Amino acid sequence: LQQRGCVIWITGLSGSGKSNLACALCQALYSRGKLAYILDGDNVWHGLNRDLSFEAEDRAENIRRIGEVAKLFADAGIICIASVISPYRKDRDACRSLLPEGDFIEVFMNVPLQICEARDPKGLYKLARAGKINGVYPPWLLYLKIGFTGIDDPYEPPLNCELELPQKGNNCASPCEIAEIVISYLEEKGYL
Ligand code: GGZ
Repeated sequence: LQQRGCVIWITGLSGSGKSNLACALCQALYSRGKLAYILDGDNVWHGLNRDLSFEAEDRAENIRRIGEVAKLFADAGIICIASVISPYRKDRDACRSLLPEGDFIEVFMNVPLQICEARDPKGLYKLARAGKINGVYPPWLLYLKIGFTGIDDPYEPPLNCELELPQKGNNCASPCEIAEIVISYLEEKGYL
């Protein structure tokens, strides 16, 4: 095999820039001739995990399945980028434990709630503050009240992650700039 697979697990609040980083990173890897694949809400909630809700139990199952699929990608020599809030520490740690030491790279998008909420790209924080996050997604939970991460549902930050971004409190760094930090890490560890 020419390429060593691994899992880059991007965790953080909604609006912290996980998806933008995942895209920038994927492009940076492609431009180096490396195969990468993103697992995120968009391609997972609608298919593999369409039977799940946002209740704590289902969110744990969502993360478990994504962790298992990410491991399969890594086994196949692909750099798998998981971009999910993954709010609970024990669920992320369980995904880590599926992989050989070093192959699970946890990247914490450490952007304060205040900033994520000000960005509010999908208007979800506004809905959450108004108590109207009733099944915005997935649709069949339309009338069920569910918590929103950071507002009325907890986010447990990593205690020992491989990378914490953006660095030096620089919340204005572009996704490409942040991706280059991850690329440097992968180079340093021999994945590139
Ligand atoms: C958190 C929610 C919720 C609730 C819908 N709580 O930032 P987004 O909008 O685009 O991505 C979030 C996504 C959350 O799912 P993830 O794929 O990240 O999985 S998990 O949170 O289990 O790790 C958010 C949106 O769906 N969303 N309702 N109640 N985020």
